[in-house]
Amino acid sequence: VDLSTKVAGLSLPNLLFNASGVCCQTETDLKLMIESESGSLITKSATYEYREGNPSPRYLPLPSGLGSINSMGLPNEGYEYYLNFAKNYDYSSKKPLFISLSGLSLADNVKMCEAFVAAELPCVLEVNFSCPNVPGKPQLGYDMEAMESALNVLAPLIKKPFGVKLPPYFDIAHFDTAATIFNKFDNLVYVTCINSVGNGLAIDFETESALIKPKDGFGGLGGLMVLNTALANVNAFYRRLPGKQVIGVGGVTSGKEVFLHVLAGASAVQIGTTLKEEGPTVFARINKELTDIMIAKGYKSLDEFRGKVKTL
Ligand code: RRO
Repeated sequence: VDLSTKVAGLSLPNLLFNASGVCCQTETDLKLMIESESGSLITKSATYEYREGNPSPRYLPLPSGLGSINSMGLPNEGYEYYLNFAKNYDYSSKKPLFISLSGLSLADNVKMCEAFVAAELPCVLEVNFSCPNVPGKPQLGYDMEAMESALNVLAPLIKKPFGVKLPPYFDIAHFDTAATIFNKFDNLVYVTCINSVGNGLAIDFETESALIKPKDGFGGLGGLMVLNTALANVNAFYRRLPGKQVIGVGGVTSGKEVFLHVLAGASAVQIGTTLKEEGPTVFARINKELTDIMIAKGYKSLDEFRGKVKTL
């Protein structure tokens, strides 16, 4: 069977890659992604300057495979590091390179985008509108007017096809409003759904304490507990953004959840919590599991079932 796909006009040998933030902050991490059986890779969301991030503990897996909580606080090497990585990347390899940008202001996003545009590289920019963990910085994706204003500036500046990373939405009116905004921008060619479910709280039963240190224990939730929220967001935007693509992320632990993401409409699927817990060999395992599912169901390519979820 054929697991290949296309995103933003670029070919991926298979549909899997890392969720931004996992295994992608340093060149050491990114090399592991290159050596893995992923179909692509994306860098940690970059800010204009280097950031240490929030105090630890700032990421923990939750009991019984439920998922994870994180309040990393955007630790990253600063955009010039990722620009340099992108300049030295081997684009003749089979894996396209995605670069995540998460400026702390629109002015910072503009400066970073300008630098990448000036470098004329064949990587794809993904603007993160959904970091839940920087104290005092609300998620842009929940402020529809600010998000539209940002896109009004960034889309013409980037010119080439690009994507945005979205927070989960929980109301049909928000799917409608957000999709109406995205449909105004022709070179916004894909959305990545979902970022972590913001501001959950994990408390340890024995110690009666919050599990992570930043923000009194509040942090973004990922993993199996967000699977159904992720599938809803993937499918809601798949239905509302004709001619654009959706990258699915959230709740993938095996080939089965990848299959569900594609049924919901995903063109590619990213893995966060499970990659963090299992390491980069997860890609070989899940590619194999998805292959076995497709053989059992008689599908030869992703196109045969993408977006074809049945309704009652
Ligand atoms: O670094 C983080 O705390 C972080 C970011 Br930028 C994001 O987009 N999503 C997330 O769960 N954590």
